[in-house]
Amino acid sequence: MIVSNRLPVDHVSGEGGDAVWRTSPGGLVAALEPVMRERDGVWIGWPGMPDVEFEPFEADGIELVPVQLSADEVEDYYEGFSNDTLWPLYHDVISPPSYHRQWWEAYQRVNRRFADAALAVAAPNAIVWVHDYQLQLVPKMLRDARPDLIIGFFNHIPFPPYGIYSQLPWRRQIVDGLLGADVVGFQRVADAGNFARAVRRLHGYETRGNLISIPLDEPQASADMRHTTTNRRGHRIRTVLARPFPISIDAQAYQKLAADPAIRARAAEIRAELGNPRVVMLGVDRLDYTKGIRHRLKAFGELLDDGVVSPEEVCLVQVASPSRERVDAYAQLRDEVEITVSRINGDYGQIGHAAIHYLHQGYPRNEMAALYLAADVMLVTALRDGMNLVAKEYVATRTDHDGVLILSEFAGAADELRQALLVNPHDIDGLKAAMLHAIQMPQRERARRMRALRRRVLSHDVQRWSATFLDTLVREDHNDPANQLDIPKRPLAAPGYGE
Ligand code: GDG
Repeated sequence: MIVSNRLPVDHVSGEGGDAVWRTSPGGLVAALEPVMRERDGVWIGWPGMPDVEFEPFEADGIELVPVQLSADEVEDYYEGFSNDTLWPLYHDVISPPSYHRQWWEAYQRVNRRFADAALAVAAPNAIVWVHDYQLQLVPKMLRDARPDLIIGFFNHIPFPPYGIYSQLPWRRQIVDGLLGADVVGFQRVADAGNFARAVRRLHGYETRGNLISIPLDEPQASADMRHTTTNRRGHRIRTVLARPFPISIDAQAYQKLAADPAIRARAAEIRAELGNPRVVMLGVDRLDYTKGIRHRLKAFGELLDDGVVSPEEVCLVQVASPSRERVDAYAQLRDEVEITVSRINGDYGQIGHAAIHYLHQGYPRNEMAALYLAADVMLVTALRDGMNLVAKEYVATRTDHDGVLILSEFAGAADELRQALLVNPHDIDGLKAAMLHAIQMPQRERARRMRALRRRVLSHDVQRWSATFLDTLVREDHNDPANQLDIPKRPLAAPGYGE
């Protein structure tokens, strides 16, 4: 059973005007669809519309159970606590988090509703996999009601250092919620470490490597619960495994898109429409303050100011897909980005030729693949990002072994994609140097780097990610050596540009 905030479907109008459900083509669905079919899986989540009640239904062979949210709950639990408290807090307080007790009430209430929906359909010993920061209380709610369940949790966004996390007025309840799981998965080694530290600071529980030991009181100790054992001091304990499982993409699907003649033709057409500049740089992000869009615009603007690149030679395409528009910080970011783009275009654009092509729109996946193919340089300059799938999608699409990835060391993907040009996006001079390096990079170096990046992404796709998570979750012994990590060892800091 999967429990996530959103069901993996969109309500679209079908033939004859009737509304039908279509599964959204994200990587998570692609990875889980076969397992869900094989195992009689159920997916529990919100269908994306407030105040509408839907009966359970099936889409593309997956059984879906909708959870209803009122308009007030969407405001308080989703836009409020999830996206204006937890999101900024977990992304290093790039934007100040708001703490409102009314939002927290709604968060608890809605988490309870998701847990109840799961409990209503969970078979004995069912495997339940809960996703993301919107539902951190659900693992404990499930465990308290049903100790027989096998419970996994995966956090798609970072888990912050304790000094930041400790701001949260409800820091203990959230940690306790997560500790209800048998396995708590994170994107990076650092996230799992931050979580273990929060557990130590708040509870004093012992942690060793990836394992957290929770002392059990008497009634629990006698229950037949998984992962319980007696420690060296003779106390009954339950262990929770907290470790990284870096998420990935459906790499084969992107390779297929890259091979499609229509998409290749579209890529050539995009370059022609841009006036066939020597270098096309691309950014693709939800319009979110974590993505470092302003930093990359500043660096590009300064390169134009300095006269080291000319707008005829190099152009920047920035897709900023609309996101969370009802949250103030997002509306403000949009204004800032749009002012900066207009200034740069005002200063350097020509009739029929802009320096920056800014697109505040969502695009179909085929168009995204064509953009990836058309781009000589991909800019991923996040200030903090759990993983960043765009970086991996770009790499998987480049079956021609060309293209340069500029990647922030603050994105989870930097742990794996070591042959990218790694940058600290706060260091504008460093970012400019990396852009110049990418613009001037010889073809042999581009190919060498891209081959290495592709090896990693193709061998570690989302299918492998979900299989690894589920294998770990059902494994009886938390100390099994198979729980070893598969993440490259890396130096402490990337060699910085201009350092
Ligand atoms: C969260 C974490 C973590 C974007 N615009 C369009 C579009 N997209 C697609 C991209 C990519 C996805 O959305 C975005 O994924 P990211 O990983 O880049 O970022 P978040 O949305 O913040 O995702 C993140 C992820 O969860 C998974 O765990 O990696 O760190 O923040 O797939 O291609 N797709 C289409 N049109 C668009 O306009 N079709």
